[in-house]
Amino acid sequence: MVCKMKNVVLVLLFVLPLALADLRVGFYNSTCPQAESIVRQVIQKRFGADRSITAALLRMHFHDCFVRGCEASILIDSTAKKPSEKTAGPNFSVRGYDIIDEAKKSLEAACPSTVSCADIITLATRDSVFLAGGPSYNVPTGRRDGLVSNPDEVDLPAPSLSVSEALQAFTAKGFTLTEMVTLLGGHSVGVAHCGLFEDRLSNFQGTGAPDPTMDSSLVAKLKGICGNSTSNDPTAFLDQSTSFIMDNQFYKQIMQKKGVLQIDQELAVDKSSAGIVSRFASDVNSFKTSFASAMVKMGNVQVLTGNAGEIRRNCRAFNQPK
Ligand code: HEM
Ligand SMILES: *[C@@H]1O[C@H](CO)[C@@H](O)[C@H](O)[C@H]1NC(C)=O
Ligand SMILES: *[C@@H]1O[C@H](CO)[C@@H](O)[C@H](O)[C@H]1NC(C)=O
Ligand SMILES: CC(=O)N[C@H]1CO[C@H](CO)[C@@H](O)[C@@H]1O
Repeated sequence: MVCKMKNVVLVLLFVLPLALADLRVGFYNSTCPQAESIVRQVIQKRFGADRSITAALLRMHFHDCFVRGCEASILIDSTAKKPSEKTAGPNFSVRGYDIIDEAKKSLEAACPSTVSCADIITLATRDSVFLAGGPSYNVPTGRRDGLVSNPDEVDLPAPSLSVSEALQAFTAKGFTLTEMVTLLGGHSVGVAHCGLFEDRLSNFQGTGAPDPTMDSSLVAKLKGICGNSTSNDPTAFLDQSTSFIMDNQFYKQIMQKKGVLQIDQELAVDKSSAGIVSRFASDVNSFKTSFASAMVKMGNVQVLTGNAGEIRRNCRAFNQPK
């Protein structure tokens, strides 16, 4: 009897909060049935005008989830009194905040204080990946928005890391090597600023020569882009082949020594990851299926649910000024 009571208490203590904590596909079915279609319409319109939004959102989603979890801390604007994550070095070129604002505005008009900014990032990213030729997938929702955004907590992997160094950041968040290689397939789209790979073009690690793992025609091409004096902050596509399409060309490119970022090239060179790269390069469906599940998993990192956090009214500011 005592034992049974204990079990009931245990069930209440552990199972109930866990059940409440679960994200669910269609979380807004009854509270805001049009939530997902509102986000999709905003993304379709923006994508029609600018295909680069897929890259913007994918990177924003990653940078949000890998700091305090997927709770929209990246969206908070700094104030004169309090700097936010946006002021941290790795965020210098994260973009697309205006897209989230636009979706939030439409959602607030339809269902005030109901849909979290964290869910908007996840849904918007999912929709933009599909529009760019990537997989179509369901994402669970029900995230809440965080109450903290601290630039000192931003500790994202640098592009010059080795595979095993980068993997430490991913295992710390519960990801396997295969999942890391899959998620780096996000570099199928988007650009990098010259300052983040220029060290590979001429005096790599003090050798006086370019990085030997980079194809020489790519070295020449990137030198041309980065040496362009008429452009004040030049960027290069991460995928030289299909720069706006979420396909497996990125893996084919790195197998041809055409990775722009050092970490991307390392994936094809390192013995631990080379086999995964060649599997994705030869099987686009295997990549797309893996990408969809790795994205869902990334969207589950350290989420706030139930009554934790809040539903922000403005994604750039906490409801109660801190
Ligand atoms: C070891 C992990 C990673 C490293 C070191 C890394 C590094 C970088 C760097 C240095 C850039 C260029 C930024 C700039 O110059 O503006 C970049 C861009 C980008 N990253 Fe990553 N990244 C990593 C993982 C990821 C993941 C997991 C995703 C998403 C699934 C992602 C998506 C992107 C996208 C889409 C861009 C292009 C952004 C744009 O065009 O605005 N990255 N990444
Ligand atoms: C919401 O509706 C969809 C489609 O009918 C269904 O698959 C999903 O399970 C529902 N989710 C919830 C939480 O009711
Ligand atoms: C140099 O930059 C200008 C201005 O951004 C651009 O129009 C031009 O195409 C660039 N040239 C090269 C070689 O990238
Ligand atoms: C949008 C934003 O606040 N970007 C900041 C990111 O970090 C760099 C370097 O610390 C700042 O100069 C940017 O203003």
